[in-house]
Amino acid sequence: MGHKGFQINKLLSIIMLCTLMENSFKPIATAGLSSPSITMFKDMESECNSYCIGIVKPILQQTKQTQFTELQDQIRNLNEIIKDTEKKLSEAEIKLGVCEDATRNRETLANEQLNRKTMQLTELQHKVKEQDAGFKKMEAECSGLRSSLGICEENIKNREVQYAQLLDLNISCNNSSKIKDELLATSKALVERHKSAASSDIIKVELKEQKINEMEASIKEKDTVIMTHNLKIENQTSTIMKQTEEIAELKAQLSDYESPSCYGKSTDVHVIRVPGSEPFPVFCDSVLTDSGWTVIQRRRDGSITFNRNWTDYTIGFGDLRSEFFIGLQKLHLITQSQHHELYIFLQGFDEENRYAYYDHFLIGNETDDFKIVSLGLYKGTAGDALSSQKDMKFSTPDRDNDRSTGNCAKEFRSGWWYRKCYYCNLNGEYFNGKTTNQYGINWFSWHKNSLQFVQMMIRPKPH
Ligand SMILES: [Ca+2]
Repeated sequence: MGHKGFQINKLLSIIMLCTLMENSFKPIATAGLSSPSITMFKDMESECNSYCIGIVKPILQQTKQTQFTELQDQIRNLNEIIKDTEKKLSEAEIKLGVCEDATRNRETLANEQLNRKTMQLTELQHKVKEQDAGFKKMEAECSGLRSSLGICEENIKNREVQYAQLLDLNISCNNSSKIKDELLATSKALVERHKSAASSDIIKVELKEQKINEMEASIKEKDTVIMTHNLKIENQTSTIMKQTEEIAELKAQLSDYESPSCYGKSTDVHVIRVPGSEPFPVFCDSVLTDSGWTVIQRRRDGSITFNRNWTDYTIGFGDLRSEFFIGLQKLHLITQSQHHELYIFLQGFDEENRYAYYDHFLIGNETDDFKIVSLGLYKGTAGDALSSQKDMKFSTPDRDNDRSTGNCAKEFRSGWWYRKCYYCNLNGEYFNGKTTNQYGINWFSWHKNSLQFVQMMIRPKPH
């Protein structure tokens, strides 16, 4: 800086000198002087140098010194300003750094909060999912709490025992009342703390128990609802089963109503339907010989009389499960509806069984007085006692259709296809035990005595 200041001062001195010189010679120059004037100027210049410098030099030096001092001041001021500015700049940089840090911190905090909220949200979702499982956990916790309650109660008891012991100690430590008070205070505080902890646990357990009770009540309500529903379902199932049974029964009846014979039916009373008649009950027998027979007459104990009039024999009489005659009108309708065969089962009081079979049994209508139109071929073990009655009309005591001059039906006290009068009479009087009289149930081709059991059966002849 010193060297630079010196050069500046030197420059200033030259400028001042040249100014002085220019002002001294200006009138000459403006008067249009040329080369000779320049030569004169140079002379004056050297003269000036020799005179003026001696005068000006101290002034210039003074001036230079003053300016130098001022310049130095200015430089100092400038340096101070620069220092201030640098100081402010560093402060500003520090503040800027602080601000950036603060901004970064806030961003970090904000990101952390965001992450935390996201985690909380995820946790909440998990908690919601875990609530169902929470019930079981709660129960487990409750049992744990119950056991911890027990432990706490035991602790309390222990503490109370300790308290009592401490009281004893207190008595023995009368000499040191301060220690005693401290011990008492400590033990009381411990007891209070344990009591407080225990009561807190009790409250927790009570809350859990309350929740469990509420859940149990809810479960009971649901059980009641389920039981009600179960009862309803049971009732409905029972109703459905009853209805199914009824339907099956109705179907069986319907099947009976549509069936023209005992074919495929069990040994029992069934309903059949033949053309020209409403459905009517018959007794079906599938055990006496083979299956599908319709019983048309049975004698077994003499429980009813067969000494009956035309009307009774036309419509039938007796009990289908005991002694009965099916009725001539039905016999006519059944046997004319399709080809029927006839099976007569006979049993004596000596328990011997015989049978007579005819392969085409047909009874005429009432106009023909229900005569035996056809019997077909005989087969059997009892002998053919019925063929002698073929083509005979039916006679009853009140309707004499026989070929006798007398009244066979009246004579032999029954209805039958009498000729003059009979070779068999299965509607004769029932006699308990052996009798050879002609009024009994007779089949003379085999048996001379009245029979114990007779059953006449028909069925459509299998093709
Ligand atoms: Ca007669």
